[in-house]
Amino acid sequence: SVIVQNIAEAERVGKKGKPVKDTASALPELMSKVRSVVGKSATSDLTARDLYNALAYSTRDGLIERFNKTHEHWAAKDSKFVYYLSAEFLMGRTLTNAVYNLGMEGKYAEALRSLGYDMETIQEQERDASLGNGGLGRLAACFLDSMANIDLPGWGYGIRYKYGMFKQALDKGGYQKELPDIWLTDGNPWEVKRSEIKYEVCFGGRTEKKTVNGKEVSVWEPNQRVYAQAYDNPIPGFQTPTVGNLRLWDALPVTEFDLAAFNAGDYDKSMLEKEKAECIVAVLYPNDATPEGKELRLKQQYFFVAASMQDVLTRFKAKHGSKWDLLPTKAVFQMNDTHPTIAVAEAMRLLVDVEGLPWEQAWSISSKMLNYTNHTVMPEALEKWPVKVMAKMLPRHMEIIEIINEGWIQWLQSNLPGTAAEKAAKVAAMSIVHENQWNKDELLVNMAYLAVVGSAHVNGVAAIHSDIVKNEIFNDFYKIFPNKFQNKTNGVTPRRWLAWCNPELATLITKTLGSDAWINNAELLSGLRKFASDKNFQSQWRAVKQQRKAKLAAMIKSQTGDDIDINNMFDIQVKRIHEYKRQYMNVLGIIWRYKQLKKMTPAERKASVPRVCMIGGKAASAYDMAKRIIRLVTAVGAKINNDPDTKDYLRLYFLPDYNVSLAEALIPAAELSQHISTGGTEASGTSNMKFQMNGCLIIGTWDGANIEIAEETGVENVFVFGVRAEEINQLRKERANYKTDPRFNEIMNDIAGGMFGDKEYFKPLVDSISNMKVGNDWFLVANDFAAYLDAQEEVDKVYKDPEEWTRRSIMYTAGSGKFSSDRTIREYAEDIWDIKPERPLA
Ligand code: 4GP
Repeated sequence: SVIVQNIAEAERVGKKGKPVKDTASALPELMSKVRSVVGKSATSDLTARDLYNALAYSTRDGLIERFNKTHEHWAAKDSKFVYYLSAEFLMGRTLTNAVYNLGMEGKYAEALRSLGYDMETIQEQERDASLGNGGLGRLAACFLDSMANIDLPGWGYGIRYKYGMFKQALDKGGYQKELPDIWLTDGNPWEVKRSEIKYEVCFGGRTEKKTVNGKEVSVWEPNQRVYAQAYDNPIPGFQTPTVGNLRLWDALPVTEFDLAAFNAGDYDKSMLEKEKAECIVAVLYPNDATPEGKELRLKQQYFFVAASMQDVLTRFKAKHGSKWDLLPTKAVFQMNDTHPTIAVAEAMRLLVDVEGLPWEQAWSISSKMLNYTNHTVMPEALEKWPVKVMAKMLPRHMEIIEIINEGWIQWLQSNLPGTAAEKAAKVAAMSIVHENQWNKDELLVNMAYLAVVGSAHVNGVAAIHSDIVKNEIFNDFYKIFPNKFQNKTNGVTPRRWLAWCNPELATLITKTLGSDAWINNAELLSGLRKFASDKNFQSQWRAVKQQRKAKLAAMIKSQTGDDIDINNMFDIQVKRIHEYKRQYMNVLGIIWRYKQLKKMTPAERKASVPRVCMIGGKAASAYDMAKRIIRLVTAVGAKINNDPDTKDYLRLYFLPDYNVSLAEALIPAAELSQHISTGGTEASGTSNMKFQMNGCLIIGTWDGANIEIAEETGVENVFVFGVRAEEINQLRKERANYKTDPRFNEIMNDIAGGMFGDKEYFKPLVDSISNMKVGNDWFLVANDFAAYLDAQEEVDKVYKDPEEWTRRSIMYTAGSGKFSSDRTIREYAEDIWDIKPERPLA
């Protein structure tokens, strides 16, 4: 297998940490875990779950051994660390990734076979760790993989959510249903509880002015305390002994159980503290439609930031005592979007209030070690906390933010050019604390501004996005601090997203390139370019795609009972459901295709390009429009999949509960994927990179990383359409006079007229993009629809020419080297973190 070759190759060149033990030891090792962990004897009937546990704990032994060596090494070297603070980590499953990264697949495969199982069946026993919502959470997971892979000292820090975000199901009517994602119930072999690592995190209460050593200080008297309890999740690199770490925090009550209340018969009260603590870590992104939900989110953010920073400072002090000026040379933090940006105030509180540093010195330290990545241009995602909420939940932090803001405003006033009136306007526009534009009586803390002011570096996640960050979102700040702003185009790990999820293609690539070195050096994939037009190679390439399509078809059959013809084009759009991502436009295109098929003669239909369209993604629990879009997908699917005239030529499936594992099955099977956000709205996209790596053609707008993907693949190989970022402001203003395409109007009438049922429910959807007036069709669906249909026609045309299609497909994989997260992480390490790789001895 590829892996066995990898090991042989790695051992030959001496890159590999530790030679893998012989396969003969695997069976006794597994059986020993069966006895010690599962509690069965070798002769009992072993279930797949039992073997999963045996294999997981066996693998864990190897992980922990390397984890310890890595961390002893880094500690001895006193390496500088990066701490990646993120509310989300979308890790997916661990088993296969760990086994493959450690190079142990060869070792275990035979043992499993002798017990009547294969790796695939065993891995399906594992539930995804879905501690994330979308792109930024999966990006964090890819980053951890790459950090370990290139031996970069660093950890992730986040929350061990007990119920993830939610598990998505469809109810009988085809509407999204949100269920708790109970992923920890059967235990989690991949984490190590660090009972001794526990910090107090406080909330609420008030501050009081006191005189300490002749100085007036503000003392925080909180009214709620919980403990943050550390759990470590080892992260293995590939072909290196390095194992990094994701430290996740659980919340524990300070008093676990109130026995006095219990004995007095007040059973609810006896458990109250425990429940209040558990609530903090129950779910990711609690619905913030209520004030309680909003408060809970802020509480979560502070909870994990406070625990993580105390943790880092505690380790620093153990080594360097109070030499605080050294801190930025030993630790840097990357704040993944605005969620962890309370770190700016917490760093100041810890350094000033707890460690007693002068304000100026603390600010100089803190603003050297914090960095902020922006992941979205959507204004609603740039968090703003009402001052009232902040002052209630974190009164001392509110004071600190006010002090930071005063200093900032003073600085602006003395450094900005212009008249007093001009200055005043700029200061108002750049103040961290400002009025709510919708409610003049409310003051808000703008967390993104706090992050920009408090960070050494700020970056966007694709070239176009970083330009928007500089020239629009934070333009005022950019003009003052041009050097603070950078671009770091996203990437994805080629281990999980090509080598391990698509072993069929990986084997072919390794055979063709003569080595598997591309797994750690994705730029080598460009070596495939010279085979793109080779007929023999093309037919092998196609055969792999057919294999993966057959696998996916079998999965859909098991879920829906439907037979799917694998000679039909597999057309996939998977991502969070959002109006800007325009799943809606995809559905309208499918409706148009359906209407055309209905009009055709049987012979014409036979000559068309048959498609199976799949859409997947979650709608945020409070996002009503997105839920309506999901229902439109299921309603259109129900009609066309059951229409005997068309069902052999067009299908539409909504794939519920899109997550990492589902992506691993879908992406290798995809032939066309859709990345059709309105120009200038998608920061980057990362699934586009995964599809590209797996040789899937893209229909997309000139947006986010699509642009760089097209540049690497050859723009002529990508189906590009639609308005450009620089046009959208003008177009939005001109909505009232926009003349919509007659095909678009026809479809709007069909939906409004009840062609797919549920017409009342769809009315707000129809209204949102028709009846043109200013403010309507914000994401320019009507505007781009005709161009989208044209691009789709072009797709059909190329698909009819399998050689051209396959040539393009190969060019996609060949052009994907840039989008390895190894490259992204190296850039962060060099340009922002100033950290060097440090490989432990094997
Ligand atoms: C996402 C962006 O929407 C996506 O374009 C980008 O690729 C990804 O971050 C990683 O940078 N944003 C989010 C979010 O997931 O919650 O804002």
